[in-house]
Parts: sequence; structure tokens; C-alpha cells
Amino acid sequence: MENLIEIVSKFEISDKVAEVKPMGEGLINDTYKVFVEGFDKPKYVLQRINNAIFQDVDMLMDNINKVTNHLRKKGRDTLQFLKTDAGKSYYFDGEKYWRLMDFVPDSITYQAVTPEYSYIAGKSFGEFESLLSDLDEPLGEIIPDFHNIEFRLKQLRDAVADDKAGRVAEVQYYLDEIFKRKEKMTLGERLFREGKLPKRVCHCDTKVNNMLFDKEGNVLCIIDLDTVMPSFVFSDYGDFLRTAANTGLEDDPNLDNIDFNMEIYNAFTKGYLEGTKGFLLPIEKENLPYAALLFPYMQTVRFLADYINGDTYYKIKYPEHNLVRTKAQWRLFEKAEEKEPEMKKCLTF
Ligand code: GN1
Ligand code: MG
Repeated sequence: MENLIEIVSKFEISDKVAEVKPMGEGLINDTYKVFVEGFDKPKYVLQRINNAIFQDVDMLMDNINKVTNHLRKKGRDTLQFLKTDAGKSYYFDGEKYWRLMDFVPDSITYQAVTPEYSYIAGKSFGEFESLLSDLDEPLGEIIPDFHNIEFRLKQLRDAVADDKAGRVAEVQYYLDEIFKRKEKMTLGERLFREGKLPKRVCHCDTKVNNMLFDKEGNVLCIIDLDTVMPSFVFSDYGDFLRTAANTGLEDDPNLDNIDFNMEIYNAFTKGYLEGTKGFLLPIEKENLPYAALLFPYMQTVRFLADYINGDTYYKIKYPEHNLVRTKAQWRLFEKAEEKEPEMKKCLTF
């Protein structure tokens, strides 16, 4: 295990580091809170960037700097990164990449939200997209085709063809169900090719726990900016609902816990439409129910492909973890699909 205190000391800070402790629930990067002498709350957040996934760390940090500078210029609170003694926005220890940012004081994250908080979240993510809509410096596509469902289905087909871990036979049911719906679920990419659907600067990882709230329920700032890149607005809208409207856990082993909560859907949609006022096109608005289905669908495809490949992408806690995640996301998809007509009816704000 690397000496985390020594890594923190490579950054331009004047404090003396007391302790570094693990934090967060991310499936990709490793995150730690940093305590310094004379201060009883965390002062910084240290992160090891997973460079197997974010292979171009310079592009990654450059994107984040563009986004945070733009938000700051508009008077919004956002993440503040520290530079290393050498003036860089990350430290490379010869093997791993690290970055350090300020800990946002008195901030709270949630794994689940109430309708009231969903409304606030909808507004904040909507405003986030609106605020970034006039970013004049282009952002790099840090993970190409990240939310391209045609590409994700291709990855799944490739995984099946290779069957590296010998797991295809046991998941045939899910493969059949997924591919049965491929026409419907690839609508976004077709609309894009027809020139009807634009790409916007999106967050692309709008999980509930990527928002910092204060004690009164105000949003302090949006975190986890690694995947900010051009995408359909469906990404931010759909991925939030995937986590927030799920009455169970993302990896719930008990499928009976899982439902798609329409109260959360309505509250979030109301907030999102307010936050994107004057900016969303009718085609984007009309297809929000499609987005609510697309993200549980896409996450099923991604977890299943990783399970078939022998668990090379997501961190797992036990051998069947990606299969359990697949089943839980698929149940969520089915529940969302049942409620699609109701979602369309509710879209009249
Ligand atoms: C990953 O990094 P984290 O845990 O916030 C993933 C998302 C998935 C999510 C599933 C770069 O997000 O796309 O939706 O897990 N991030 C990347 O929980 O692949
Ligand atoms: Mg995260």
C-alpha cells in the first residue's frame, strides 16, 4: 500500500497531514478524506484516478479545469483542485495517478432521496447543463461512446462471442430480453444521425450520491466531474432517475425491493424542466420517458457485459456481484417499462 500521506505532501499545501481515511462508494476511482493537524474535520479529498478507465489523464484534468473555471466565472460553487509542487493538476507516482481537492465543508451526500430533494436535484442538474451550454472551449470525449447504447450493445455481443469466463449460458434469459428491445432502446442514436437530437455538455454520472447538499437541503455543488462530456441530455436525466427512483439498491439481491417510484419521477422531472427552461428542444423533452428507461437498460447491458468478461471493469465485492447488479437493474428496467404510459401522461408541466 502506497504511503498516502506522502502522496498528499506532493501537492501545494501548507498543512501538516494527520490522517488519510477511505471515503465514498465509487465503483471506479479510490477516494480518501484527508485530515490535517489542528483541524478535526476533513480538509481535502485525495483520489486515485483509475487510469485503466481514464487513460488520458491530461485530457481528463483539462476537461475538469475548463468546466470548473466556467462554473466559477458564473458565480457557482464547484470543485477546487490543488496543484502539485511542480504546478500540475495531478501527481504521477510512477505507477498511479493522484489528485487532491478541497473537502466541501458541512456537506452531506445521500444514497437515496425524497421527492423534495429530487426536485432540487432536477433543478440543479438542469441548471448545470444550461450553465455549460455556452462553454466555448471544446471538451475531449474522455471515454468515447460512453453513453452510446449501440456501442454498449456491441460490447455485449463481443463479450458473448468471446465468452471468456464461460458465463454466457447462465445469462441467456437476460441476453434475449435485452436484444428483444434493441430497436426501441437505440432511438436516441438514430435521432442523432438524422440530425434531430443534439449533443450537449452533460455530467454523465448523475447518481444521487454525486451531489453535495447542506443541512437545509440546498445543493452545494455537483461532484464527480470525470465524465463531463458531450452527450444527449438523456444521460443526466436518466441516470439520476436510475438511482433515485429505484426503491431498492443498485445491487439489491432482493428483487422484491425494487420498484420505479413515480413520485420521485414527477418531482425530479418538474425540477429538471425548470432548470432547463428555454434551452431544451421539444424532441428532448418528449423523449424524457425514453431516457428513464434507457439508463436502467444501459446499466444492465454494462454490468452484464462485465460479468461475462470476468469482471474487469467495475469493482466487485463478491464473485457474483455483477450478475446481482444485472438482475437488479433489469428488474428496475421492467418496472420503468410498466410505467412508461404514466410517465408520458405526467409530462405536461
Ligand atoms: C460508475 O464512478 P462511479 O461509481 O460514480 C460508472 C458509471 C456507472 C456507475 C454505476 C466512468 O460510476 O457510468 O453508471 O458506476 N462510471 C464510469 O454505479 O464508468
Ligand atoms: Mg461517483
